[in-house]
Parts: sequence; structure tokens; C-alpha cells
Amino acid sequence: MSFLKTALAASVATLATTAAHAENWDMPMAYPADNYHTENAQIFVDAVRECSGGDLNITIHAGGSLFKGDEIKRAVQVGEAQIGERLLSAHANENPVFGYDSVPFLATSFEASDKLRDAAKPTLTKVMNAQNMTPLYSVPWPAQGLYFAKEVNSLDDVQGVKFRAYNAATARVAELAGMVPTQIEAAELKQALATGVVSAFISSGSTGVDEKAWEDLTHFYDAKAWLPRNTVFVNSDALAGLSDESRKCLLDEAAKAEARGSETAAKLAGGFLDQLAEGGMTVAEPGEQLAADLQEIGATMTDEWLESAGDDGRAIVDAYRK
Ligand code: PCA
Repeated sequence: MSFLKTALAASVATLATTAAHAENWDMPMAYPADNYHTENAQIFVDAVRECSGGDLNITIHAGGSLFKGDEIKRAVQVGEAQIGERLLSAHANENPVFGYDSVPFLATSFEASDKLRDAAKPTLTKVMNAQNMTPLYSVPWPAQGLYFAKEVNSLDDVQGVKFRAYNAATARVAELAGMVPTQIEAAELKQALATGVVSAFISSGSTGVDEKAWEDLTHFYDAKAWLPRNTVFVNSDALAGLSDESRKCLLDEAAKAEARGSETAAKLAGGFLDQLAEGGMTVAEPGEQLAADLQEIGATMTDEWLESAGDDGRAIVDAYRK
């Protein structure tokens, strides 16, 4: 065989092996393509493609386009998607452990949120593994504040207000405050605000900017109630099916994405509030009475969560406070 032929045969063989091993994964995500969570994940999947030598190609489907937010966890569990991102606290009705990041006033800074994430990791991994999933990384949203269509000085001002909830904790805040909660994914929030289905919600400045909240609402109170997290997780069978090299590459890049995501969120947080103000909203700390009312709700909800999450919840809080 001539040199050229040998070289050609060798490269065809390499191609064949690559093709046989190449994995194409779908990654449903619920938030907009230009949100920093999605952009961070795009850097992650690009790096994974690179370090796997093209063997692991992950395609992001942003904005709930492949699966809606509330379908993503199940889709990954049953293998309809191999990997996905979800606000896991939205599944706290199924297991209170998923709501570890939405306990009011437990962790209210980026630093505390990362510490709580580490404290929850063993328990969350155990719970996810039992559902055939493996958590890869999680990234915080900025601290949660309250959006209203009027000035609010105490809960007396919000009785009966229609409130958008994104998980059990936000629905409970509304109930305890005397508001009327409706569960609405971020992808449907703008429509709900525009049509008056809701006129208030709790979220970060990030989502307020994504939704151009100033077009529908007037006040943001920076309550710093908690920092919920989006978690990226993978179907455990899909993970086991990877080559050792691809699996290592995925896990290494996940660790980088987690650190990068926290840093990015912290860097952007202040600017989001500036944008709300630039849009015309009043951005303020909650006044004395509203702050006291929220603390009282927080204390009730902390007791309720500890009660419902049992030993798993206790393990998370103990590890966090250590
Ligand atoms: N934005 C997401 C969850 C928390 C946040 O800041 C949302 O409102 O859906």
C-alpha cells in the first residue's frame, strides 16, 4: 500500500470511530437565549464539544421551545432529552428538598447561596440519582424582590392582588401575604402581565429586565428574600453511556460553568436594578413595615420547610450553618 493510501485508510478509520462515538444531545432550557443562564450554558456546551474532540454535541433549546419549564425535569428523567436546565425549586411539591434554595432569608447573598449549594449537594445528588438523574452544576439568580403596580408599604396594601408564582415557596408567600397566586412560567409571564392575569410577582432584577417589567409595573422592592438556582442535570444512563474521555470533559466543564455562572450573576445583579430604574420603575428597599411583614412570613415558611423536609432538610441546614 502506498503511503497516501495508508494515510487515507487511517483517517477514514478515525472518522468511522468518531462517528460511531459521537453523541448528539438535546438540552431544553426554560429561559430566554440572551439570559445569562443560557449564555453560560452555551459557553459550557461549546467547551464540551471542544474537549470531547467533537464526540459530544449538545444543542440548547432555549425559552421552553423544546419542553416547557415544567416538563424539563421529567423529559430528562425518561430520556426524552439527555440533559436539561430547570429551576428545581418548582418541584418542591414532589420533594421539599428541591426547594432548599427558596427558604426565605436563609441565604441572601451570592456567597451564602454558593455555600448553601455545597451544603445541599450530597442530599440533592441522592434525590436526583434515585430518579435516574445526575446534577451537573447550578447557577444562582440574583436575590428575589417584589414587583408591584403600585406603591406598597405593608401587606395591607396588597390584599387580593393577583400574583405570579414560579414555585411552591412563591405561592406560599402570596397566600400568607393575602394575595392570590397563579403558577406561571417565565415564558408566559409577559402575556400574563399584559392581559392583567397577574399584576405582581417575586423575582430577580434579571427576570424583570427580560420581561421589561417597567412596561406593566411601577415598583420593585429589593427584599433579598432568597437566591433560587437553576440546576443543569443529566439523565444518568446517558452519562454512563459516554466514553470516559467525554464524561470527564463534561464534568470538568460543568465545574467551570458553575463557578463562571455565580461570578456572572454577581457581576450583573446591580446593573439589572439600574435597568429597572432606567425603565422608569421605583427601585427601593422595602419600608420598615413591609420588611417586618416579610420577615414574619419568612419565619413561618422556614418552620414549614424544616418540618416537611425532615432529616434531609435538617442535614442541609446543619451542613450550611457549620
Ligand atoms: N427568575 C426566575 C426564577 C427566579 C428568577 O429570578 C423566574 O422568575 O422564573
